[in-house]
Amino acid sequence: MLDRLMSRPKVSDEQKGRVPPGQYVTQKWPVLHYGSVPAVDLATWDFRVWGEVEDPFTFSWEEFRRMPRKSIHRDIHCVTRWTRLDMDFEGVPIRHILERAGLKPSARFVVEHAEQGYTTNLPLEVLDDDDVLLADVADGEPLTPEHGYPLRLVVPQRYFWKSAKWIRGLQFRAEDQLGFWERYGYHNEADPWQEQRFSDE
Ligand SMILES: Nc1nc2c(c(=O)[nH]1)N[C@H]1C(S)=C(S)[C@@H](COP(=O)(O)O)O[C@H]1N2
Ligand SMILES: [Mo]
Repeated sequence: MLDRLMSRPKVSDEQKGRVPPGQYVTQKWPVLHYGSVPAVDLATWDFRVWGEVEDPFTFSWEEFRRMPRKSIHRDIHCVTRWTRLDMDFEGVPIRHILERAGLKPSARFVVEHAEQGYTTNLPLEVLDDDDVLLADVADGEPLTPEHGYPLRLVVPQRYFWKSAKWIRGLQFRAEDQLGFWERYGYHNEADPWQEQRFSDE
């Protein structure tokens, strides 16, 4: 009884090795963000790619839906300690965007820009991975408004705050620039396997 009250959901043997240190497995997909859920009109929605690239461009929702697509099956990890196993995401591989933009040699970092001023930053080598997607579908369904409709980035190898919901652009930079949570002391690298939660740890 006491044991049941005090323990967090159990980590099974099968899950060991998939659940990073300090995380517990959640069955439901939590909703977590700062601020409110933005209202989005697909007719006026656009996505901008700019900064240290040869060919800056902007695409509409219609254009996005015609881009090459891909699915991934991955686990996601939030710094608030929940991990959700076996997520399916579908969308456009980030490498398609990188190829079209043509990165300049000076491009070494990226800032994700989302609705209402949310930002988060990554080194280019973390973004440039074959499991990084601009996802519009999760677990077989279009993203719900609270999970980022119409589009979010998914960067499975970092804590999930690095995966911006309601994303509207990518800015490539020569120098790093801290994002929203990073400025509040969250770790700049955010690798869940190294428990890079806060920058003073
Ligand atoms: N635009 C935006 N994206 C965001 C956030 C946010 O506050 N605003 N929060 C991040 C955090 S801390 C987490 S854990 C995940 C949560 O995604 P979910 O609500 O789909 O689980 O979104 C990330 N992306
Ligand atoms: Mo988070």
